[in-house]
Amino acid sequence: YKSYESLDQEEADGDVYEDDDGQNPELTSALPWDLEHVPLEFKRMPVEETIQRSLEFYKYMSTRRTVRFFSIDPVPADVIRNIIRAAGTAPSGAHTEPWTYVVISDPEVKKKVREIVEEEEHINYTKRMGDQWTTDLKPLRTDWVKEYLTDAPYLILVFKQLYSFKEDGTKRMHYYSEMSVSLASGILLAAIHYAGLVSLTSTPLNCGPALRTLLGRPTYEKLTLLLPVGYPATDATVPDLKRKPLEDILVEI
Ligand code: IYR
Repeated sequence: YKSYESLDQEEADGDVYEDDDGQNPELTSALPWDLEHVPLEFKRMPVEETIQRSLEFYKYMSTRRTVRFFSIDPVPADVIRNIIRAAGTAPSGAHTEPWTYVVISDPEVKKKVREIVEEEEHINYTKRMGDQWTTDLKPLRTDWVKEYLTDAPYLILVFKQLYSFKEDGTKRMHYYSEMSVSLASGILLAAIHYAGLVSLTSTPLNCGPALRTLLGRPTYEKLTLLLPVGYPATDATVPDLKRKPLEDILVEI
C-alpha cells in the first residue's frame, strides 16, 4: 500500500494503486456511505435547439476578451456572489470541491494586494522571467505596474485546496485538485462574461505565500488565479489577437 501522501502534492492526482483494495475498515469517507442515487433531472431539447444553442454560445464566448483597463464603477455584490456560485458548480475529484474564492472589495486590502504584486512583478520582469519570456510578452504591452488591482471594484482570488478536513478532524484527501480548480475557473470566466463584466486572468508569480498570509488563508491552500472583475474603462484597448480556426484545434477521427 503506497500512501497517497507520499506523493508530491503538486503531482498527486488520485491515481489508484494496485495493492490498495479500498477495504481498510479503519478508513472513513467524507461522503456518506449510504449516499443515495436519485433519478437524473434532464429534459432533452429538440436537436435543432441544441444546434442553435451550441452556435450561439460559441459566438458569445468568442466576444470574451482579457481586459487590463478597468473602470472604478461599482458592481452589485450579489452579481459577484452569483458568479462564484456558478464556478462552484464545476465537477471535482471525488466531489471534494477543492476551491476557496476570496473576493476583495475593501480599497485598503486591494492596495496591499497591489503593493505585494507590483513588488514581485518588478523582480519577475527584470530578473526572473528572462529575455525570451519578456520578449514573448512585448506585443501584449504588459508590465509590472498593475493599476487594475486598485481600479477594479473586485478582486477574485482563486485558491486550490491541497486537502481539507473531515467532520471528525481527520484529513480529507483531494484528488485532481489542479484540474478541478482549472475547470471551475473556466466556468468562472464564462459566468463573468455572461454577466456582462470583464476580467483578467492573472497568475502572479511568487506572490502566493504573501497574499495567502495577507488574506489569512491556511498553508494547504495555494493561490492559482487572481482576477480583477468589473467594467472596462471607457478607453480600454485590447491587443488585436486572432484565435486559431477550428481546423487548427480539432482533430476528428
Ligand atoms: N505575470 C506577469 C507576466 C505575464 C505573463 C504571461 I505568460 C502573460 O500572458 C501576461 C503577463 C504579469 O501579470 O504581468
